[in-house]
Amino acid sequence: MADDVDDQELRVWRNARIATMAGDAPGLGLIERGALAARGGRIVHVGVDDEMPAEYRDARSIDCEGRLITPGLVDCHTHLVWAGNRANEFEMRLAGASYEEVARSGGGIVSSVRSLRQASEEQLVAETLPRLDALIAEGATTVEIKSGYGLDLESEAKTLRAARSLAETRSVSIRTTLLAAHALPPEFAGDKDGYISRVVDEILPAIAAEGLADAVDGFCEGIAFSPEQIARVFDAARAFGLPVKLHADQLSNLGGAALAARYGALSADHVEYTDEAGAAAMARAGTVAVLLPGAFYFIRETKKPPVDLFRAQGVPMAIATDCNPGTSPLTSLLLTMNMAATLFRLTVDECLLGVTRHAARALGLDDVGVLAPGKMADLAIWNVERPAELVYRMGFNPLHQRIWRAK
Ligand code: DI6
Ligand code: FE
Repeated sequence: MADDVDDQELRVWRNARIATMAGDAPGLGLIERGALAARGGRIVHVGVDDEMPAEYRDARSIDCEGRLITPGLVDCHTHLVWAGNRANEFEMRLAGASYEEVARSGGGIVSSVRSLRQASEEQLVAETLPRLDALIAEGATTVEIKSGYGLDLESEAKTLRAARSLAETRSVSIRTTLLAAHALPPEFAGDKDGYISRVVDEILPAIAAEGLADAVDGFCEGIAFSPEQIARVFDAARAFGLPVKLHADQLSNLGGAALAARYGALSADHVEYTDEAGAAAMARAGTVAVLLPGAFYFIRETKKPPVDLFRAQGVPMAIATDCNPGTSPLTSLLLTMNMAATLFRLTVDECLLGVTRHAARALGLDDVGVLAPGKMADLAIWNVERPAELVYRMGFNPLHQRIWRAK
């Protein structure tokens, strides 16, 4: 939308079905014939059209012709900044190669590390923009981006700077997460504890000092780091006042979700192998379960996240693309919702809350993901009648218009 919109101008959308995602009841908080007003980038009113106060009703307004308005979508887990691609590995695996064979021939995360270290910040931005644009084209207004393909201070900082600078060329909110504890860089081969010391003593303090990260993440897994090693990273994050989240229980159950909960993590992500004790700990800590069906699908995982346990315990579920070159080259939140429904049996309401309200919570944000007075006026206006249409179609984009900060 035009930049010439006066920031303080009142903007009003009328004649819309509005899925506010607000209120205490589970469900979408649907208003059938709704209207929404915003000023200064924030919502000032949302309610039934007929009951809109005169000061808003008399303003010039946009007729939504019955379209559905949802909050702008929130992708709360991506590794969007990388260089090159790993389509060659995909072909090798289709030809029968295992992950180990791919890794031994120079592939895997380490190949992305090699490419990213060689790329300039400008190159990273240029390669990332088409992926970001794909998310934006489907209504995303907030996108989280992790580092984790740099694995040294300079390259992790370059990644996070590139991520932050994306918001200078696009009307989108970017949240950055330091994921230095993602994999073991080649120069530390055989010395995971030594690398964790590097993360804790050098990388994390420098990133925190530069204010480059909004949160700290880790990969707790046999092929990555142990719960004890992740705990060292979390202690350091805590010392710098940074919230934590965790790639937990993706391929095995090392108690990652419970560890995350112990640190009051914003979220535990993947969580396929999380057990009842882990889910209960998450519920007590208010930790969001971030489900990543794209990775589940792409690596042909068969163990599904314990959705029934999360429901029973009252753990909020978010869903995200996990966009990354190795296990989830996915840039569609609409398809992610379809996968969460089809593969994990989430309901339509759970899917939509998972890319709005609960995704915002997984990022520690309380002013997006919900349409209510005081919240950001980030909207997605859809050419659909029923919310279910956003979840059931595959490869079709019914976005009519995306509004970021009322513009
Ligand atoms: N879990 C994953 O599935 C990805 N990272 C992670 O922590 C894998 C990333 C890659 O293969 O590049
Ligand atoms: Fe991930």
